[in-house]
Amino acid sequence: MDCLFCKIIKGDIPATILYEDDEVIAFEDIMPQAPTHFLVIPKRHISTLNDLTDAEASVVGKLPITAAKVAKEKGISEAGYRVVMNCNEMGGQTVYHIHMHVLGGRAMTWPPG
Ligand code: D5M
Repeated sequence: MDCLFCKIIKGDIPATILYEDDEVIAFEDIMPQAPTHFLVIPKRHISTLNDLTDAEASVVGKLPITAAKVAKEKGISEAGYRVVMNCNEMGGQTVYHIHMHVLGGRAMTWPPG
């Protein structure tokens, strides 16, 4: 499967890994939109949020838990941060392997563009 994030999981493409276990992996975003910007993804390939089933509830539930753990390690927990998941073209998704963006280190604006 020609998936960029699956290649990162396999180690075929380098990334700065921040956390990894059997089910999820977190790594620095290559195009940071904030002083802190990392991604948390499931190791299982799931293309979009639309493809989730109840069977994925456990692994997907680990995404925000991992986001919060890594955010704490990064020192952005107290000030606050934003998590974002984009779905399909109009949602701004460019990599079709679901991922949670975690952005911090600056004040976020609302609504997002
Ligand atoms: O977000 C996809 C995100 O993936 C975007 O913020 C850039 C990031 N990206 C793309 N290639 C890489 C590599 N090789 N390493 C780390 N991060 C990467 P989306 O929500 O799909 O627009």
